[in-house]
Amino acid sequence: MNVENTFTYDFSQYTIVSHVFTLGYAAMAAGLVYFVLTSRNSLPRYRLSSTLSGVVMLSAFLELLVISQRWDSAFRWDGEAFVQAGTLFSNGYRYMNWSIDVPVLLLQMLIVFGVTGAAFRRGWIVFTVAGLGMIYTGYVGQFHEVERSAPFWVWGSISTVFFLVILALVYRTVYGNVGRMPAEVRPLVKAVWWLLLGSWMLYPGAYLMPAIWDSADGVVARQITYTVADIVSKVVYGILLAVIAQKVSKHEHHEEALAADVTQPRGGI
Ligand code: RET
Repeated sequence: MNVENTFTYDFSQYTIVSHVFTLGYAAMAAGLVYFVLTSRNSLPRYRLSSTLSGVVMLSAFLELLVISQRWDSAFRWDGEAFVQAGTLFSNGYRYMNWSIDVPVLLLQMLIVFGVTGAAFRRGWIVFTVAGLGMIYTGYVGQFHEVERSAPFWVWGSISTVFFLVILALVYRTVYGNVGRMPAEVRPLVKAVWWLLLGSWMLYPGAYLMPAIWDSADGVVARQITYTVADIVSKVVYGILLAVIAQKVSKHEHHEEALAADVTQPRGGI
């Protein structure tokens, strides 16, 4: 059970959470339009990344819509406050959504950075296995967040080990490839590392929120944290990768044109 079900909320606390959920799924719907319409700006070998952003947008849109409806049905106004209405709110839907989005977001990075062959396969396997390991151990732990007994801390710690494995590989992927990318995109490639680090760290922060701030305000802070993390780690990250893919495509197109220019006869008399 989640701590959300252990409090009553005043009008503004309840309403802010409700509004923040709509921001979340509206951002995913908007992102979907962006990725569909801009995928053709990159060379075909990078377009899969935009398709994958579309997959992330649709799955997150549906998950946030469901969680938002769940919030609406879990509480009712009794004239003074929003109180329990019979069904329980649950953050577990988020974890199910991450099962799709975490492996896909990391795969996008391999595609846009031009990782191929054995390094691509190894990266994909490590990202997927460690990603699912991180999510499902955390999922088990969050069932114990109300009493915060040993399983909450033990599963949370095991999940963190997987998280560190992912971060180490992301770091290597970014800094191991940035040198062979065109100079003008290098700052953007490094920004991928900082953006991912900053936004992904918010999720364990939200997991820990009941231990830091166990109150109705803490719940509001936690749902805002999740929403900011979702928008940055999915939408802003996807846009950043799309911009990198566009710039690299332009650069490669230009190089190919130059190479063609050297080898082809000039045609003058
Ligand atoms: C958990 C459990 C507590 C310990 C850690 C966690 C990390 C979660 C992360 C989730 C990232 C999700 C993303 C979703 C995007 O769609 C599972 C909360 C370390 C990093 C990026």
